[in-house]
Amino acid sequence: MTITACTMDCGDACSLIVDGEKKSIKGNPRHPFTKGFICKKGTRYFERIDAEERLVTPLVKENGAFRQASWDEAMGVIAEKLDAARAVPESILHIHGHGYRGIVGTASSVLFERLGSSTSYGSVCDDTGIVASQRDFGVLNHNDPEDLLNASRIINWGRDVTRCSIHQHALIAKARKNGTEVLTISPGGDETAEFSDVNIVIRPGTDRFLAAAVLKLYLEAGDLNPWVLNRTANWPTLRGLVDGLNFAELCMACEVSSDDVEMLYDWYADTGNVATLIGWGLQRHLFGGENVRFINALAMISGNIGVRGGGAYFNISSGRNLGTWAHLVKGGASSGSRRELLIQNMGAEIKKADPPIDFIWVDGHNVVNQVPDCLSVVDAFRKPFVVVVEGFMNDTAMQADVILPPAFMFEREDVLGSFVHNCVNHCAKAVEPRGECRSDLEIIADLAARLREPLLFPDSETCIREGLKKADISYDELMDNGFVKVKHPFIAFRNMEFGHPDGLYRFPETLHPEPARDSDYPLQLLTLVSGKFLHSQIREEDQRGVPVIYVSKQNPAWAALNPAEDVYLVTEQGAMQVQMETVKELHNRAVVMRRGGWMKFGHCANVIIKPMTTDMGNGTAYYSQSCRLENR
Ligand SMILES: Nc1nc2c(c(=O)[nH]1)N[C@H]1C(S)=C(S)[C@@H](COP(=O)(O)OP(=O)(O)OC[C@H]3O[C@@H](n4cnc5c(=O)[nH]c(N)nc54)[C@H](O)[C@@H]3O)O[C@H]1N2
Ligand SMILES: Nc1nc2c(c(=O)[nH]1)N[C@H]1C(S)=C(S)[C@@H](COP(=O)(O)OP(=O)(O)OC[C@H]3O[C@@H](n4cnc5c(=O)[nH]c(N)nc54)[C@H](O)[C@@H]3O)O[C@H]1N2
Ligand SMILES: [Mo]
Repeated sequence: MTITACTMDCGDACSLIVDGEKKSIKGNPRHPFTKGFICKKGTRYFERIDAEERLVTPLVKENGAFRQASWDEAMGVIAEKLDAARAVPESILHIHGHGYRGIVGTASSVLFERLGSSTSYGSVCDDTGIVASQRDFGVLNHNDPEDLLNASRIINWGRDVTRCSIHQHALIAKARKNGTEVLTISPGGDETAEFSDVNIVIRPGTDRFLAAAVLKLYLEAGDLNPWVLNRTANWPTLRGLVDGLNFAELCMACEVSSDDVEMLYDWYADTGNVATLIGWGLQRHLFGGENVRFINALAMISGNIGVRGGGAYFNISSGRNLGTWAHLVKGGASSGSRRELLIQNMGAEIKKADPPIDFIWVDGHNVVNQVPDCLSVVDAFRKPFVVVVEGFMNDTAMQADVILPPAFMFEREDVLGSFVHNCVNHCAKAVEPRGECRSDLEIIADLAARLREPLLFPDSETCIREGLKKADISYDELMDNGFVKVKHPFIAFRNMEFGHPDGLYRFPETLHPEPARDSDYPLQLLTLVSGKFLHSQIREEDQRGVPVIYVSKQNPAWAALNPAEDVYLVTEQGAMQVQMETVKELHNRAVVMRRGGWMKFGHCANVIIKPMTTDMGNGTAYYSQSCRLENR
């Protein structure tokens, strides 16, 4: 039995008890947040480790086909290519995702930073909401998640806790048992009734108008708390902005009835404290940052910031309790400024890069599958020499010149934090790596040592000991216990002290209109997380047949099309065949598809999603993709 932890890209970051012989995975009952129960993806992780189709030796592409190679041969070829590319460091491109998390796992980022390579900027995940929250609060922080239990009411703006976080789901269920009421605002079609008393269906992408409409009711009621207003730097500007808005127009913009807006106002304004949850979905829109900022503004104006049972929850930083070990690497030279390519437009960015990209290293990221316009990424990967560190023959691995097989979680050690709670977990090695798989650190250290001007990497224990210094975490306690809870104030921003230099809160000062619907593409494509899988980490056998999309029976396409004939999902970017099913209470212009399916099975929506950047943090506006459905 080994106490270890999950390193998948999920905020719950579970502490686990793994029996390597019996191949059993259980939750660690002693962990204060994950409390001994875990999700299906976690329970079934040995299916991934032991999967027949897993790649367990290095593979080298020759005449368009892969053949097995020894580590020595593969690394020799790579080192030679990398040495040649080092003459122009920008010609090297490192693309790193969050396919696995942990501080030892940052090894490749450390190496390529030292080499002065090009890197990516922008975000496929949560930077829009992070930057929005930082603009408001000055820093990224929220109350301890357990404080949800102290809320009289929880207002959940689009967080699908049944799928994205079973432990927040459990906390909400416990709070409800104690009388907390829950209202969810979302485009619907999820199992929101499972965790909510009331659901408001909203037009996707338009939460800022709903929040602004409620702010308008606050202004009309005139019962604003002077202490709250005193702790803000720019209330007159927001008041002026909201004063100038028309209530009926705001309701129309978000397609929420005035009755529902008034109900939401009552939920915020009644006695007792209200916790505001902000999901990741509503920031994957063109004005996702403004959406988050108007919701935060409502939490603030209603007097729910800095108080028990209140708070606005977007994220905390999973790295807040861990430091870097990069300075322990010997050799190379930190380059200062590096060339950056926008992640969500990677195909076009590589093609226009000057000096051109000659060498690409991808790890922990199924980038060819996960970024918009992914066919252009396939195209851009043709010319450079591409190394992919990946355990499955997914869309990215297929484009590689060399594939290196990584040890997965439980097969190597790491330490990681969570973007939801304050525990730091030890992901101990519980089984030997399969076949010839090697940990990412070993791979990087080996490569670095082979270079003409070599670099020397520390071992994983040294990396971990160094990383723990930042929050003064005891190495021995972490090793013995499997996790350490790092102390942070239970209530964030107590006394309304914020992170800006003047200690005051900042309201948003603009409200952008939602772009008009395109009459050729009147529907909106939401590619939401799947409950069963983490992103594209889906078994091949689960991707047979035509992918399913969901619409409501009130969707104009449902009346117009014959589902028995072939149905195509069409955008300006292209078309894909889908199977159309109905789901209850989904917004009538929304089309829902669960994300992560592979291009090679015709399941990848990113083929027809165009690169669009959100208003803050260079996030990806996946959900602003307009589309239509047609029979062909
Ligand atoms: N259409 C659409 N696309 C989206 C989104 C969307 O909303 N809509 N959302 C996005 C979001 S939120 C995110 S976070 C990204 C996620 O996108 P990615 O970061 O690409 O996530 P995964 O698809 O999980 O791919 C991670 C890969 O890492 C590999 N891996 C696992 N463990 C290890 C390891 O120890 N070492 C190495 N080297 N590799 C490992 C896995 O096998 C897997 O293939 O996708 C984004 N893509
Ligand atoms: N099982 C599983 N869990 C995961 C992941 C996974 O792949 N699988 N991925 C992890 C990662 S990296 C991330 S980023 C999170 C994502 O976690 P979530 O935030 O739950 O993910 P999304 O699927 O992007 O968005 C979910 C919800 O947002 C709603 N939504 C979409 N647009 C809007 C809008 O404009 N307004 C409102 N109010 N609601 C909207 C949708 O209806 C949906 O219910 O999950 C993490 N947990
Ligand atoms: Mo994400």
